[in-house]
Amino acid sequence: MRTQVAIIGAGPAGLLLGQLLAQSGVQSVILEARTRSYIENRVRAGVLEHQTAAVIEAVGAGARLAREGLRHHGVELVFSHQAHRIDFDALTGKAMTIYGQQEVVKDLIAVRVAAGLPLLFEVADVKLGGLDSDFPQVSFTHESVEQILECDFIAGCDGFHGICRPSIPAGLLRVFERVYPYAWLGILAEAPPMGEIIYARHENGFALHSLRSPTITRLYLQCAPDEPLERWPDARIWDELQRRLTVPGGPRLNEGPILQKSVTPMRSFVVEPMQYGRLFLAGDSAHIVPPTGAKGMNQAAADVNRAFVEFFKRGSAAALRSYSSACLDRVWKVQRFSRMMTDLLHLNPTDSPFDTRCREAELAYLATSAAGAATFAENYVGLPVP
Ligand code: RFL
Ligand code: PHB
Repeated sequence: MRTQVAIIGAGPAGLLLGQLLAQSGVQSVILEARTRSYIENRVRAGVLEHQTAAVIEAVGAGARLAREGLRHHGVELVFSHQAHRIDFDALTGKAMTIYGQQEVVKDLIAVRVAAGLPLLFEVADVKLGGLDSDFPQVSFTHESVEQILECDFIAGCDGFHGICRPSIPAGLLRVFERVYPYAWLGILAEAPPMGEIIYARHENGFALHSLRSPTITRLYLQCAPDEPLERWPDARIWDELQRRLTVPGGPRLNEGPILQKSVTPMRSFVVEPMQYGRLFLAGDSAHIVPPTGAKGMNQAAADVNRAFVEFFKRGSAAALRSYSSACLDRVWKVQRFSRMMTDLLHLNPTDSPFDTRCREAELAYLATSAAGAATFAENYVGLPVP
């Protein structure tokens, strides 16, 4: 088999890249380790920045997003038992769209399959070769047949646990990492959500109220990284969510059957550079953020750019040469914001009483100063992509 760009991984990064290339007549083959049904049902992110929604629409996969996506114009911050609203519309003129990541994935797969473009599920033993030559190749097994895919470039879109990043020879990547001493217990509940996304800092820890549809609420609670789920029967989860997310005299959360429960560890991670020879990393394969700022999927989408199109259609390698540094400029600004929001809203067991008061004061500044709120809003809705 031969193609121009071999894309490893059919998450948001790989699927968006495939679609962007197809629109410009650049060939690609996408190789995905999991089944179609698995990736179409994997519950993850749900908040799309304005520019992420615009890219999905621009590549021709935005029809259902436009119909079913829920526009959100602000968030609530709850701390010291009071709620404060940050109005994105007023502060930035921009809004967020709530639409599940697995719905984005379904829509992108549907357009690719409808166009008859190659997307192979359940591939195994994926190995990369010739990365530092002009003739890279990918070997893999599909339906018990070993195959070789020759290509001009490889796009490593296979997430944090993929094989692309580890295929780069040892010692060439610099790793920057921060692991947090807490995790999120996330649930999906069949209950009508409250109006908006709510982030809470409480004496018992962080909590987040989000949503997926007018009838499905998505909620998270700070817990220990090794938290056994058995210790969290449904009644305890609701009790703790009500305690952390609601304020005296304010509305209570609507409760309902819990459809799914999981624990998500939190990590900040970046590798530099995001390229080695003919391999270019995009999305979680190169960087991850703790989910507090809702940035992971948006960053994966922002990495996907026209560098390959410029190369194949205009013969210019300039955008490929600057790919890594251009991405990293943006990635570090988002890392900074995600870490700041995570530190502010969670209880850290190593914080001194002094640290705790400073975090409370910082939150009060963000919520009540026009300059503080504007800084928060500008980062949350997404810094402009140059
Ligand atoms: P993905 O989505 O992980 O896709 C990678 C794909 O590669 C496949 N793969 C392989 N394929 C072939 N060969 C191999 N050897 C392979 N190894 C792996 C995998 O099966 C998979 O299909 O990476 P991508 O495209 O970079 O997208 C990144 C996002 O998925 C991720 O950043 C977000 O989900 C993070 N995230 C959030 N991001 C947001 O922007 N907004 C949010 O509100 C948000 N909330 C979240 C989140 C992540 C969470 N979890 C579970 C970590 C909430 C949570 C709880
Ligand atoms: C979600 O809806 O899953 C969500 C919302 C906001 C976040 C993280 C996750 O910061």
